[in-house]
Order: sequence, then C-alpha cells, then structure tokens
Amino acid sequence: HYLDFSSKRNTSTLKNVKAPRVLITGGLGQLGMAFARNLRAIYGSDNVILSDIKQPSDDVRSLGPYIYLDILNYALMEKAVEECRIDWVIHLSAVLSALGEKNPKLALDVNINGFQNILEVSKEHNLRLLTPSTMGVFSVHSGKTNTPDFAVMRPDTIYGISKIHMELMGEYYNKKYNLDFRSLRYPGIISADSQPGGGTTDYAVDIFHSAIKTNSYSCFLKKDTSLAMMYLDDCIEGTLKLLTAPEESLKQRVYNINAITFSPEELAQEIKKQWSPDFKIEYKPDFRQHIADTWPNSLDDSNARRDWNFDPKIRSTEQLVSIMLSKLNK
Ligand code: AKB
Repeated sequence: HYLDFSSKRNTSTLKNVKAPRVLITGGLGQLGMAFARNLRAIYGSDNVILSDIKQPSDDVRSLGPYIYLDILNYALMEKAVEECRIDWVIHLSAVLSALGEKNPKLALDVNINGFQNILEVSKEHNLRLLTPSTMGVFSVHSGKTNTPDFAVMRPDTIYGISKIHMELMGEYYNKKYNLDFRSLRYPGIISADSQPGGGTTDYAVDIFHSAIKTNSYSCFLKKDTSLAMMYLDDCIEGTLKLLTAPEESLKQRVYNINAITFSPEELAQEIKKQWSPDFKIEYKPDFRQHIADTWPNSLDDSNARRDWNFDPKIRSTEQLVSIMLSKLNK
C-alpha cells in the first residue's frame, strides 16, 4: 500500500502509509535530480536513493542519499537493492541516440546488458520497475504525425533498437513473471537546470544557453526539422503519474506521451520575439539530421490520457521559450 501520487497529499495519510524506497539509476543525467527532488518531497529524503557511476557534487550529496552503482555489475546492483531495501526502481541509465551512433558497443552494453541486469534484479526482488523509452523507437515506417502506441517499428539507430528490446523484454517479464514493469516514450525533453547529453534533440536546450551567451546559435539540424518535444516538469509529473498509477488501471505496459511540436526555425523565431530581435541562427546539419528525419513530430498519447490521466501543462513553443528564458536568465 503505497501513496497515490495523484491523490491530494496530507500528513495524516503520510503517517499511515509505508513510503516506498526508490532507487534512481543514471541519477546524475538530465532527469535524475528532478525525479529525486519530486519523489523526496512526497516520500521523504531518505527513501529516495540516487545512483550513478560519477562523482556527485557536494550539492547532490547534501540533498539526500547517493550511492555509486554500475548497472553493468549485477552483484553490486543486487547488494544495493538488498541493503537499501528498495521497492521501486526508476532506471534512467542509457546511452542516447547520437552518442550511440558514435559508440554502438557502449550503447549495446549499457542499454541492453545494463537493462537486463536491472530487469533480473527487479524480478528476483519483486520490485516495480519504470524505465523510460523514447520516440526513437519509431522510424519512417511508423508515420510522422500523431504516431500511435502500436505502429510499425524499424528504427535506424542502435538507441532505438535497444529501447525496443527494453520495451519487449519488460512486457515479456510482466506477462511471464508478473513483474510490475512500466514504460513511457519520451519526446525530446527540454530542461533549464540540467543539460542533456548525446541526444538528437539536444539542440533545443543548447540553443537557449547559446542565445543568452552569444545571441547566436549554430544548429546541427535543418531549419524545418519538426520534432516532438516536452518541458521537463511535464515529463516528471507524467512519469510519476505512471509510476504511482494503480496497476489495474494499466491496459498496456508502454505508453506514448506528447506535448509540443516545433522546428529549429520556429524555436528561433520565438527566441527572437522574446529574447532579442538580433538573435542569429545558422544551420549546419550533421549526422544527427538523418536520425531526426526518421522520428515523429507528434505522438498519439490518448491511451496515457485515458489510463493514468496524462495532462501536460506546457503546450506551445511560446510558453516553453518564456519559461526557459526566465529560468536561465535569473
Ligand atoms: C535523444 O535525442 O536521443 C533523446 C530522445 C528523444 O530519446 N532526447
């Protein structure tokens, strides 16, 4: 009996319900700290354990428990799960699309072998396992706009291939062993306080830092490359809704989520409007253009809305640019 994230919180409920103990892997990437902050506010600092293979800053250490954890080391992971008495895992460790194309071996290792370890530990210890997937599982054969949950999937990247593997293995363990596996397909995630790393949608974060510093940006995608995107807060809130949804409400184990669509040119126009009319952008497409050309510009998320009430707040490029500029320009 765990707390329901979507229900109204009050301290009397908190006293009567056992808080889950949550492990976050890949915790020092783009999303980890935001998940930790939100989960700690609900379940208490000590119940949320952040982990990674990097040295944490003093700031990270001061905010709650942090452990060194290499997901490629099964024994270490099992020890962490036992010693920290973990109930739920949010598995964020992954090599993203662009970095994966530069180093397919690393992507296979982390995204397939690392995931297999997490999956096995979760099954053995009866954990709830949430691992994000990506719009990168889709391809030119899936349809560009309003791509449905169940579409033809023939991804061109090792990232997409390894994430389909993850989705299918999670579903398989759910059916075969009753593992409580949950996943959702992220669009490009835009955040102000943390940097993405190694993705194809990274331009949509870099552009803000560059606009503020130099009033210009050199973009690695063509100006009309429309992609699906989402602001960090909507990603975190949506993921926590899925994480805490009653199991019987889930009609499937992997869901699309969707929020905003824009191209580099549309984003630059909005930055010009809200930041400076002199903002300059040039387009120098590189190998990431091909990846972007195979991805959707919007996803059909009606099943996520129906089953666990997914409801993102930031729905326009205008709102997104306004939030990013106000956060970064403080
Ligand atoms: C990437 O660009 O690789 C990621 C993603 C969309 O999964 N941001």
